[in-house]
Amino acid sequence: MIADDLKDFKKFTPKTLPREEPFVSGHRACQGCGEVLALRQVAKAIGTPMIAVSATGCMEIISSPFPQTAWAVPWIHVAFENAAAVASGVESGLKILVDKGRIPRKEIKVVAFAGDGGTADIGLQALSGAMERGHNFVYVCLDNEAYMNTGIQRSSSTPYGAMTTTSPAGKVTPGQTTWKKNLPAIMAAHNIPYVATASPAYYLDLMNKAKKASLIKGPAYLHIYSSCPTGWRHGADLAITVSRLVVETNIFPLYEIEEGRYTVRKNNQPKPVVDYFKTQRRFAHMTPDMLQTIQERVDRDYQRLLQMEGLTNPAVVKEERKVAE
Ligand SMILES: Cc1ncc(C[n+]2csc(CCOP(=O)(O)OP(=O)(O)O)c2C)c(N)n1
Ligand code: SF4
Ligand SMILES: [Mg+2]
Repeated sequence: MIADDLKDFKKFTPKTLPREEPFVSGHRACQGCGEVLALRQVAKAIGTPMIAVSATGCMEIISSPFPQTAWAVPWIHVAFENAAAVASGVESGLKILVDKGRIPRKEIKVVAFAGDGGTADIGLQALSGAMERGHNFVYVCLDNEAYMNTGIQRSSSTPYGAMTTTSPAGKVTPGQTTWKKNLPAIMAAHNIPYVATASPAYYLDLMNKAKKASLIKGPAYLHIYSSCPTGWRHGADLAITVSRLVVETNIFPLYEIEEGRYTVRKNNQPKPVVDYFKTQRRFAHMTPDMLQTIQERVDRDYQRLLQMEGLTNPAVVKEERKVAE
């Protein structure tokens, strides 16, 4: 029961943020990278003792150019596809060492970090297996919506219409022609104890979810929106602006799924999706028809999320109605 795991959980406030930085400055991320900001917030929230498992991708490359490192905790670089498999092994190894009395019994948090390519595409099988086996670790997908490390190729998490080097926008194709894969829903279908979405513009929300995820026994999955000025073609000063707009437009709603119960952060007066799309040149070619199609899809998906909350968590809905009256 996650209620037992969370009995001592206290939400962070701006005044109680930890000072410790498991992921330190001096890394080589591009100026204004939203992904590294999200990574820092997760690491800070979970704290030490932690073992970080890092799939190949931007965050691994920028944090570990030998002989330097931005990781102030034990860290292992793994292949593009197997972060969840290695995290399972680390967690199992720790358990055995404790059982054999080789290390003291204490809570060492195992946290796997991977990009959207490493999660939604090549690492999905390893991730599904680890979730199904019920390993006790936190899996963090830092979703910058393409394979950025290797030159902005599309992934199955790239949104409809976005221009990448392998989904170009021109006379033949209008950018990405498929819809973003719904990773949180796929993780929820594994019936794991905790799934949440987060955006670094809402840093307290993100850090509280990361902390919760680390306290819950069993697998936890965080899907974090991670802006990328280099691949998305926006100014280096816009990380927070786009990370907020994506939530304000309901393109990336914030929610938690705790033992199957949905809790959605409400936004019943969303901004139009065009407000978000006009901030990034990867969407510069989008036609009014494309924007209309996306708006309808976003509205429908948000309503579905609310329906899921109504079905699974009627107590929250009732409470909110009481407050509104
Ligand atoms: C089996 C394999 N195929 C391809 C690569 C090359 N490769 C390394 S990182 C990467 C893309 C990473 O994308 P993502 O997981 O989204 O992380 P990001 O760099 O965008 O943060 C690719 C294709 C690899 N390392 N291993
Ligand atoms: S390419 Fe994008 S995600 Fe990668 S370090 Fe640069 S800004 Fe960050
Ligand atoms: Mg990516």
